[in-house]
Amino acid sequence: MKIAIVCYPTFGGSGVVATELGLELARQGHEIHFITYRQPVRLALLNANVHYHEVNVPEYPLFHYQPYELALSSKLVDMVKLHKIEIMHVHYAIPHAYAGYMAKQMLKSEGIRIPMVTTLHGTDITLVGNHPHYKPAVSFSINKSDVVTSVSQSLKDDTYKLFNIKKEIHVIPNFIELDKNTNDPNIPCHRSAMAKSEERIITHISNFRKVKRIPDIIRIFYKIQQEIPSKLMMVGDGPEKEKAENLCQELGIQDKVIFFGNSNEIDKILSYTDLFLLPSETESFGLAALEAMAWGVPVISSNSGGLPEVNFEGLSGYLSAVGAVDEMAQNAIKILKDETILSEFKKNALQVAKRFDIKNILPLYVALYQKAIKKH
Ligand code: GMT
Repeated sequence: MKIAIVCYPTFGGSGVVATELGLELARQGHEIHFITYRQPVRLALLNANVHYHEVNVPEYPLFHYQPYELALSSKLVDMVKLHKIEIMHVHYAIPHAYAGYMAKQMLKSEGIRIPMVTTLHGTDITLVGNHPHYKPAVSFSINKSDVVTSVSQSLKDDTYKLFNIKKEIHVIPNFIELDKNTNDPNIPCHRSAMAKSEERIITHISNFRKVKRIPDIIRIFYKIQQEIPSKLMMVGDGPEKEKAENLCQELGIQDKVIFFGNSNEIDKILSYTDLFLLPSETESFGLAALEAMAWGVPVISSNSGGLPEVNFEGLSGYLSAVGAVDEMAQNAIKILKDETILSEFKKNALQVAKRFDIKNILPLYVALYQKAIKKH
C-alpha cells in the first residue's frame, strides 16, 4: 500500500507512535509518506519506502495566524496525486483530521477518492479538542473520517462521552518494538556516569506539561531517596521544568536529580533505569511507561485514563489515585528496597510489555487500511 502519515514531528507520544508505525510498515514493504512541518524526531533514515514531505507555511505579515491547515491540506492533495497514495492516516485530530477531510474533498472534486484513518491520541480529545473553541470542528472531522481508532478503551469511552460521535471507534493500543531492545549491541551502558553502583536509578520522561504533575515526581523521589540511595533522571523539556528545578533546590536534592532536556538517547537511559514514575493527571495510554517496561523497568503511575490498560497492578508496577504522593513513594520503596522483589517486577514488566509488541499490533492497522481502501 501507499500510505500518507500525518503527525506532529516532535517528541510527543503521538508523533513517536506515528513514526514507528510508518517505519515498521515500510519494513514490511509498504510505501510510506510522512507529511508534516519538520522531519519527525524518530525518523532518522529515509529510503525507497520512507519519504518525508515538508509542509511549508509561508510567513505573510497580513496574517496574525499563519494558516497551517491550509498548507497541510494542499500538500496532502499534491502528494496524493504525485505519489498515487491510496490512504491517509492522520495522527492527532487537531488540526490533522480537519486538514485531511479538506484534502479528501478537494481530491473528490477531481475524481480521486481516498479514505482517511484518524487516530485519537488523548490530549486532542481530553484537553484541547474538548475546548468549546475547537469542539465542533473536532466532532465534525472525527465523524467524517472513514476509520477512527483510539489508543485505549479509556480514550474511546472519553471520546463518546465528550463528543457526539456516530462512528465506530476501534481500539488499537500503542506498541513497542521489542527486538530493538534486546538485539542492539550498540547501546553502551553509561550507568556509572549517572549513579554509584549501590544507587537505584529512577526515571521520568515527558514533555513537562502540567498534566504530567511534575512536582509530584520530585516529591515522590524526595521520599524515596530518604530511604534508598538513589538518583532521579528527568528527561524532556516543557513549561514545568524550571519549577521542578526550583523545587529540587528547595528540598535540597539538586545533586541527586539530573535534568537531561529533550534526548534522543531514551533507550540508553531506560536500559539502566530501575523504576519509572508517571503520576499524570490524565494519560490516554502512557507510551513512556510502556517504553520503560519494554526495558524491564517497573512503573509507579497514577490510575487515571488508559494507564490501567498498560501498567498492571502488582505485576509491572503499582497504580495510585492522582496526587497520592505518599502511597506512590511507599510502593516505589517496596519495589526498590529488595533485590529479589525488584528483579521479579523487572521480569514481569517486560512480560507485560511483550503483549504490546509491534508485531501483534501492526496487523490490526493493516487490516483496517485494507478494508477502508476496498470500500472506497
Ligand atoms: O503526553 C503528552 O502530553 C503528549 C501526547 C501526544 O499527543 O503526543 O501524548 C498522548 O498520546 C500518546 C501516544 O498515543 C499517549 O501515550 C499519551 O498518554 C497521550 N497523552 C495524554 O493523554 C496526556
